[in-house]
Amino acid sequence: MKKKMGLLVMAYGTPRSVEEIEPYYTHIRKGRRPSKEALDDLIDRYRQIGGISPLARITTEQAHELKNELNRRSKDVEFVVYEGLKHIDPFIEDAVLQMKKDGIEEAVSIVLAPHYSTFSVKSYNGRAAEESEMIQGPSITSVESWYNDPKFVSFWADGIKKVREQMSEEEKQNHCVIFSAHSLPEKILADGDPYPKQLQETADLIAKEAGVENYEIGWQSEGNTPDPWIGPDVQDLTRDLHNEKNYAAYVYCPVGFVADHLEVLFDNDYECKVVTDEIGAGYYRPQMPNAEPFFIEALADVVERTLSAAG
Ligand code: FEC
Repeated sequence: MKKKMGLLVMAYGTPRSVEEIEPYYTHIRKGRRPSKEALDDLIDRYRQIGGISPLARITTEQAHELKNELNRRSKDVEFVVYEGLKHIDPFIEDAVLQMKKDGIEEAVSIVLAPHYSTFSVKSYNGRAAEESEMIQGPSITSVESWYNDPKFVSFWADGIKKVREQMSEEEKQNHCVIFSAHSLPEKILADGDPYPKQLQETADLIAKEAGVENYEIGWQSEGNTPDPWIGPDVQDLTRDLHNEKNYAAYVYCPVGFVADHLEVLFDNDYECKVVTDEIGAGYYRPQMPNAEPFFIEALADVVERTLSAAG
């Protein structure tokens, strides 16, 4: 009989109905309820991408397909998948508790975000480890980051090559690729957080493989708080590049995310497009990884490598 191993797939989470937007937003704000104005603004952004986000469905699909891929590859381990979310149920802690109830003694965890930061991956992994320690749950081997995985890099490089085929001759000769991730408060930089360096490395690897001549790093989706956030913001960056270099087209690669969700469908496909329309440049965005088989293979490679390094 195959040994059972928990596969804890952690992701940000999203409201599944309009009614869930307020509790979700309150959780993101660490228990502080948003003002009516801020809440209405968020509801409005969800409305603009169709009411709610496709993220819940995509996360479940990614987790399920990753489990299937790992089980296809493994002779002696049967992976059992658990979804643990950061800001909505099933929370990370719920998933760890469920593993314990199911008699799982060993697990591997992965966060559906490629770059490590104290704000994201560290907090996901920390919550899982803390819960497991508290309830004497499974021992968890955690993936820390996978921003330089070769298949992940190839996925985006292929996406860029495909959008290039759709460009006019002028755009092909004169465009810029903007690689981005979710901005974070600048204070993380003081503690030497590897997040910006990892994003730069992802960008360098993808640009090299796709033969990109002009590329820049930008930050997006910054929060609504008084502290300074890492910049430049992708919209400001686009305007500056237009003034300095007058590119005919921009290719947005939000490589810090792995799914079609609010931060991509609104912040890139709507907000960045407003800017490119305004300056008369082409707007392009390669397909997000979602549950594409090649991307799922990348995640499975990462999990396998982490398990074999842990012995
Ligand atoms: O529902 C959806 O389709 C989108 C889900 C979603 C993803 C996501 C990813 C990241 N966030 C990160 C950091 C922050 C910080 C704050 C913050 C705020 C929000 C708000 C919404 C939201 N985030 Fe998010 N983020 C998603 C959704 N995020 C909604 C609240 C409204 C707003 O400010 O726009 C600021 C919190 C605060 O107020 O103190 C910080 C990071 C990621 C990428 C890594 C990951 O996926 O974990 C980092 C998806």
